[in-house]
Amino acid sequence: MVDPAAAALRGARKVVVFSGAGISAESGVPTFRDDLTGLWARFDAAKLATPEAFDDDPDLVWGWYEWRRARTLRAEPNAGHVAVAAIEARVPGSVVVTQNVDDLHERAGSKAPIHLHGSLFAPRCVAAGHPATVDAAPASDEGRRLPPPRCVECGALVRPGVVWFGEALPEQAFRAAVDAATECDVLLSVGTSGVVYPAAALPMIAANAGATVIQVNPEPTPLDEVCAVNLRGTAADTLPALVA
Ligand code: BJW
Repeated sequence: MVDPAAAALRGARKVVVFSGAGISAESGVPTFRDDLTGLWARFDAAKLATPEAFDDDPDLVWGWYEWRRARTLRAEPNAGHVAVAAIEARVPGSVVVTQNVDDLHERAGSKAPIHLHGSLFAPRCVAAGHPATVDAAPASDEGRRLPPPRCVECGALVRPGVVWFGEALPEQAFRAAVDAATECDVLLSVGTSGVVYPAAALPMIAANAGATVIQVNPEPTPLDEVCAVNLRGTAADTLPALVA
């Protein structure tokens, strides 16, 4: 099954790589929804990844994100991220669209990935949205409660620069992702459960516009039926074979 996917990629003029937490799993960054290892198996999403959670208990939420930032800083890109950067280098019209808040695509050499759900490295003022600078080294990597810093401009709390449930995606980023999905010949979906919208609509948008949609995931997902090729494997095992 790798052959038809590799052939589609070789013949493509524009490729969109659409990634989710699974691409970083083999770097040691936990996914959200995997049964035993996913973050939501251990933590309650509603208590951590919503604006209401931050309003209710900013120290809990800030401490959890600092713990994740510390883990991400210790992680290294894996062979999957490296293969994605190789696709980008080979097909100049390629775009990486990621739901991930880590920086592993960048560190593997991807030029300007579109971050649909923000970044662990772009905290901002909760009141006015000013970008905020925080210490390069997280104050704690133990996951304990930590008071968020204050905005130097207005004194309001600083919040993680990620997109929580119920919040709009960054408008320009989402528009660029929809344009890329509409214009590509191949959309390669890697390591996403395909359940969080509006991001999960991108493979369908690409398929409706005539692109070949390829999925890499060890498990079935709701995206299976949109995909011309479903490769059941991990990102670090499967992606290098696609670009060999
Ligand atoms: C491997 C692997 C390996 C393992 N190799 N693969 C009902 C219907 C439709 C929509 C909604 C609805 N009810 C509510 C909504 C909206 C909601 C939503 O979609 N909810 C659904 C859960 C039902 N969406 C929103 O709220 C969004 N905003 C919005 O809609 O705004 C409307 C609005 C408009 C205007 C004004 C105001 C509002 C925002 C969504 C934000 C999502 N945020 C999070 C947290 C980010 C911060 C953080 O990191 O903490 O984003 S949630 C979480 O899920 C994170 C992820 O980016 C996202 C997707 O997860 P992902 O990446 O797919 O990970 P997993 O764990 O789900 O899957 C991993 C996959 O990898 C699995 O399939 C594994 O098999 C696989 N895997 N190892 C390859 N080695």
